[in-house]
Amino acid sequence: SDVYDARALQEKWQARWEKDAPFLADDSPADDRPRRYVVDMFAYPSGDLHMGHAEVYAIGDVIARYGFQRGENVLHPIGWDSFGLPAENAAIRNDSHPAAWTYANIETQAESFRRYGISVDWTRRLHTSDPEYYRWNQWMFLRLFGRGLAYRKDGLVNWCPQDQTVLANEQVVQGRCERCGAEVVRRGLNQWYFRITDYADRLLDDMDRLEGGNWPDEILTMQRNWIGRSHGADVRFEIDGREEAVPVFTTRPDTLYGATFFVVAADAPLADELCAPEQRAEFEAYRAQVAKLSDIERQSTERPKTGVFLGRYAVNPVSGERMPVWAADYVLADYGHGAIMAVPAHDQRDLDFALKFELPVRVVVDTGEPHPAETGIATAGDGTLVNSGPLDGLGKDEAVQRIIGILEERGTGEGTVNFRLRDWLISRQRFWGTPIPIVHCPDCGEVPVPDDQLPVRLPDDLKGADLAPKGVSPLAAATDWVNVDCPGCGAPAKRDTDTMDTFVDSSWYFLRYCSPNLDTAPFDRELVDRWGPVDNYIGGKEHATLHLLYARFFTKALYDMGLVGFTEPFKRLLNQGQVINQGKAMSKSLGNGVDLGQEIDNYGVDAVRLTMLFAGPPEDDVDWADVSPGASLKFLNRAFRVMAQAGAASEPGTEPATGDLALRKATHQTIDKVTAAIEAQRFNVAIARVMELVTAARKAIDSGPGAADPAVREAAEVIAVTLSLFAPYVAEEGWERLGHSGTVAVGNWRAADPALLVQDAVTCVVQVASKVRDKLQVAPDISEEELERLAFASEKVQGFIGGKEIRKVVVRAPKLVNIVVG
Ligand code: ANZ
Ligand code: ZN
Repeated sequence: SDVYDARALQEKWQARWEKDAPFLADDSPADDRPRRYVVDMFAYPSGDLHMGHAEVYAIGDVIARYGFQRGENVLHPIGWDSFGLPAENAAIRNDSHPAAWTYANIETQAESFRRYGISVDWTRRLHTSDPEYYRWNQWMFLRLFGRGLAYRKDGLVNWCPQDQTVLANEQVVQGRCERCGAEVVRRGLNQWYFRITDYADRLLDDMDRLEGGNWPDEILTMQRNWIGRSHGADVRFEIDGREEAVPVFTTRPDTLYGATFFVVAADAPLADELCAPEQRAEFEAYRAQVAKLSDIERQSTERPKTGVFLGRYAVNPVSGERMPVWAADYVLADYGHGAIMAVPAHDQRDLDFALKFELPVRVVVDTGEPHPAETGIATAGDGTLVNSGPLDGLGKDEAVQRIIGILEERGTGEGTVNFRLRDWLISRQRFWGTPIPIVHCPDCGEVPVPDDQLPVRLPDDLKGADLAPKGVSPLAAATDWVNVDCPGCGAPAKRDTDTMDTFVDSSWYFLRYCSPNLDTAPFDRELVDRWGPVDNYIGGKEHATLHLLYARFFTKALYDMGLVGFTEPFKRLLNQGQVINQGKAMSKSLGNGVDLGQEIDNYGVDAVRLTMLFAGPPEDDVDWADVSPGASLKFLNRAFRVMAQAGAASEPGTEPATGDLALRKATHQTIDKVTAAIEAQRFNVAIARVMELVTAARKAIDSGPGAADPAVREAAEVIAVTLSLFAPYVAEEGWERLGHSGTVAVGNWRAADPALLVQDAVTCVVQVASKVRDKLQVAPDISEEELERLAFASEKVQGFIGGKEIRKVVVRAPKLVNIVVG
């Protein structure tokens, strides 16, 4: 029959792909085909696949399948990011072990991925919660520890009261927990960190290589802001009653003579230390009030400024001027040095504060604008230095250089660079993660677990209520596990009970894919260098300052250890849009969720994939309310009939040269345009071109040369080959109907015949004031801009326009340009 039966085809071809395994990568150095390494951000196994997965994996699959079709040696692996809180929360609810829920979901998802028909190498499968994987997390931790890049310190950390665990700064989104949405509070704790700040400069500078369309500009901008490099100076102020001078970081050392007061973060230990006895009561009341605010609230410019005078004075290191020291919440304890010189004339926050507490405002950069004390608006621009002793008369940049010279000469300051980026806090007080491979010994301190004792496995006797969040790790309750002999001296010691942030697991999984079963090292250096870095990385932009930053850091640290040969993990990054419904993100509370399995049951895998890809460019959101999987299914039926009819009417290998010329041209233009559209990652455009070819072939069969014409076969084969990127099942079946054995998906891409790309010209009429004044011969696919340019370049047309004003130009490419003059 010529009717396309999606469900039957899925079963037939899934079994065939499983048996023939057409999508295996070849590791051997002898394979000299061009290599392409395609990675889809791996899935978290929370239930079955959803519409979001369907989108990312459809996109990644087009890119991988394009590689396979072009005869490249493609590595397209699959894995699961399978540690994390949802599994643990499910285990607490169900009185079970997180592994049960995790591995059951993985099997469900794996089955759905197979049905979804993605072209992955199933022999490369990995799960981060396997001891065979997390062993190497521990190994990497110890390598970082050995280089001083993993360390413990006391500090104020972000604490999620709901999940009862600390969070990295990157996991706090607008003051809330990235996972559960609870408002994050600050707690003083001793925790493990990775020293990502050592890499701040390189993380920034190497982004230059990711520009130019390789990575989306939006992600680069977010990472730049997150790392936040500021050039400026440290300036040290003497404070009466204190031995050591107090440094401040400023980006405007040129305004030093305009500093009229000094502010310390209210929650910094320094504020506590500096507070004079008579101000103590007022200060403590204020500090208690500040502790309740989030960073976002504190930095909001809307909120009226608050603060307390600390009863002390600081001394300006160049002018000798004494200025009052205040504590306030708009200065943050963990940025710069947690204290600032306040220059109210030129910094809006300082001005708001000065006006509220009646502190002096002194202009030191004359910008020609009115006095800030009168307008309430600080002047931040360039101008001429005034009231500034040796700086008077200079411009801003010269003044910055001069004052830094003066400060350095006197030893009271120096030019410096400050970053917003903080070290990555990696300890978590939860169970379902990688145990930190350190033993705490009363005599030896922090002792690494020797490599040959890895992995430190999670104890398997904890489950259900044992895992309930307590504020300390559930591992602390596993006393048999915790109590060990010190690997250094043999004395009784205790294991570290925290587990690692699961973003550690995802920071290097793309390296593990190259040799996922290796048990002597995290990865085979030779294979990683052969495949890496990843050519195409596909995933969501919610990872801009999380996973994508951490993976870059890991790659650089591994490079420095001589373990990999490149410093950037992902050459090209594609962020897919979201699948939404009725203009909104799908959610339980809105009741607008769409079930992927249900859509597949209704329309088939091919139609769902095609719908995702045809909806628009891959970066855009897909609103499921605006698309029509039913229309996709109809199109696939039409395509299938063309392939089936051509297959029934002619044999493979038929020489196309004698076929219908018009259809042959359409076919070769399709090859040409689909290729260009795929290269440009405009998959929707590619699909539109295939649709046009199906229409042209249909016409040729019904009212042209008929199904047996060699040009119809040629068209039908190109339809099968190009469709295989988007709708793999129908493509395979069509290919078989066309008389071919073996998969359509590998090595069948064709080159367009240049002789068939030459297009017949069409005639374009150019009117001036509604009269035809010239006729141009143009290409049928000419752009509107180009056509307008050609029309105005015509001397005849120019003659009729004369000196008249052009009121309007109507362009209808390729046939008409109408110029309205008045
Ligand atoms: C004096 C000054 C004068 C400043 C002026 C600005 C303008 P970025 O660019 O973000 O690095 N600052 C320093 N440490 C701070 C902290 N812990 N909390 C809040 N603000 C802090 O900002 C650097 C500027 O932010 C510094 O330069 C300092 O104010 C302030 F006309 O110093 B400036
Ligand atoms: Zn010891």
